Amino acid sequence: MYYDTTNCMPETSMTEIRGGPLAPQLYGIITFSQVSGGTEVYVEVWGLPPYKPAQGEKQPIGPHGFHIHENGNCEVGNPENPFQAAGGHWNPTNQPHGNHAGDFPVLFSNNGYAKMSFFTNKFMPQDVVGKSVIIHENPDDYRSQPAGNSGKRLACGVIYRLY
Ligand SMILES: [Cu+2]
Repeated sequence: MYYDTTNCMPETSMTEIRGGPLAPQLYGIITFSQVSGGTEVYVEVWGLPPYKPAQGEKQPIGPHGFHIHENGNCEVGNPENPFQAAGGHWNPTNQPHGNHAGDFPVLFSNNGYAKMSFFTNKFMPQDVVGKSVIIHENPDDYRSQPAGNSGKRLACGVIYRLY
């Protein structure tokens, strides 16, 4: 008897995220795993910049805005304002920012290290293959349109299918 196991493997996709010119030491891994009713997102990141409180007009550095962007293109482009090729937020259901399918919780740095896991029912692991993940310099306010005022793009990774 022969069993085809490919259909009962849980879908999994992942990305390795790498820092650009504003955070060259940054590296991270994100895994998207199919679970009952949606996707579990597991994140581990090293080399985030040190937290800096807001000063006058300047936004705080961290906790870091964190989203899926629509283009799977992590070309650095302008080193002063990197990763513009990743485009805007992935927003397949045309929602306001704060409820985009790829709006994630902010990343909190612990001396540069962040680890987080969360559940979403807004996409399955395969739906985000070929998109990118961006880590921003500033916090996401989940309110300003179209991207939560989270500032420059520190790091980028293209999502690929694992299973
Ligand atoms: Cu973003």
